[in-house]
Amino acid sequence: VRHDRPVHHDHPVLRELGWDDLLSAAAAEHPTATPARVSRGGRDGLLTVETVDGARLARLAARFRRVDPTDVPAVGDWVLIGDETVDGIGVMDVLLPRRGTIIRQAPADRGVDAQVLAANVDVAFVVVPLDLPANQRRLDRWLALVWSAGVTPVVVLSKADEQPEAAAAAIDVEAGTIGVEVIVCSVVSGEGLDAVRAHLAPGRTAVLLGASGAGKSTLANALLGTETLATGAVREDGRGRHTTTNRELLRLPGGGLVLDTPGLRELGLWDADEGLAETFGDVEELAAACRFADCAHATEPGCAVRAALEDGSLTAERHESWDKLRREQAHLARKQDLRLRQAQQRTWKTIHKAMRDHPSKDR
Ligand SMILES: Nc1nc2c(ncn2[C@@H]2O[C@H](COP(=O)(O)OP(=O)(O)OP(=O)(O)O)[C@@H](O)[C@H]2O)c(=O)[nH]1
Ligand SMILES: [Mg+2]
Ligand SMILES: [Zn+2]
Repeated sequence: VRHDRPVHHDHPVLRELGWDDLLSAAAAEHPTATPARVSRGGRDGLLTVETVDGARLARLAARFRRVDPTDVPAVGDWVLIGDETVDGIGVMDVLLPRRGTIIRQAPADRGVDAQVLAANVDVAFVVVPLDLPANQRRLDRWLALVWSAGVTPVVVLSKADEQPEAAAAAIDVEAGTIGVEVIVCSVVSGEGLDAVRAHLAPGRTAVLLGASGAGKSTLANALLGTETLATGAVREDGRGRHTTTNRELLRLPGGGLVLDTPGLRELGLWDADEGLAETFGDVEELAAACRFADCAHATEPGCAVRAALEDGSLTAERHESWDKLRREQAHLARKQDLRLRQAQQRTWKTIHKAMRDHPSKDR
């Protein structure tokens, strides 16, 4: 049976929420289901979704309890809600295909799973405050994460009003991030807000990423023109207070959507070797002095780590915790590689299938 595209798929509100023909085609086998976009996370499988009729609660279907956590509907995802209800609440039965999905790998020292930070985004604003010393390496990690999701990153240097040398700082960041747009921004002076808005056409979704206290929610409020999101002053040491605790997708008055995220407490694998170098700088330095670059610090001759252990300049405890973290990280890296390869294989299978099903006219 071949269904034509259901009439409700052409609803203008769906388009404003980011709906497109690919989603419509993917949803065509469920012509009576209601398309909805997840706008807010929640407890016990109850999420807030946006539909043609506005926001409402929806429940995750039971089968999502048994799948990989990254395959469960997350904020930004498109889902289909069936006709049945449980306690008067509709059930999200189908997760529609994603694009531009930013997934954080699990923190190295915890038994937790990878996490979808934002689904179906077109552009990612990596917010970096200008009033703190730049951390190019950390920014590189953010950019790598965004690129690897197939999303275009834009660096937003926030709080320009707090930095008299804003222009010089921006030049430094630009020099270190070739090919990425850098916007100098201040919600106090309004500088850069138009450049940010230029990325937000109707139906387009931007995610705000960056450390706690960077100014993500403040920027979202400026784009919204209202104080919808809570914001919080940073601490004496410049660190944020983790004011935002839930991902949230918001429609902007001029069209487009913005997805605010909490500043990450732990950065996960993609930041893990920086964390390792910072936490175990002394041991890493020793390891760098080993004769062989790929020294496993076991039986190799010229191992500086073992030498330090033997002469007592490195304690057994410190060596052990370094070694443990290092092994967990290597394990995660292998897992991530495998996931990436599997995801790529899935993508190619879909593309090849689409090419078979829709051969172009001139072939
Ligand atoms: N002067 C100045 N302060 C800003 C600007 N943008 C944000 N801030 C301040 O920075 C602090 C942190 O802002 P938030 O928007 O809460 O930061 P966040 O990135 O959402 O932080 P989390 O929700 O914790 O991840 C607040 O006190 C804001 O008022 C700006 O352009 N200029
Ligand atoms: Mg916030
Ligand atoms: Zn060694």
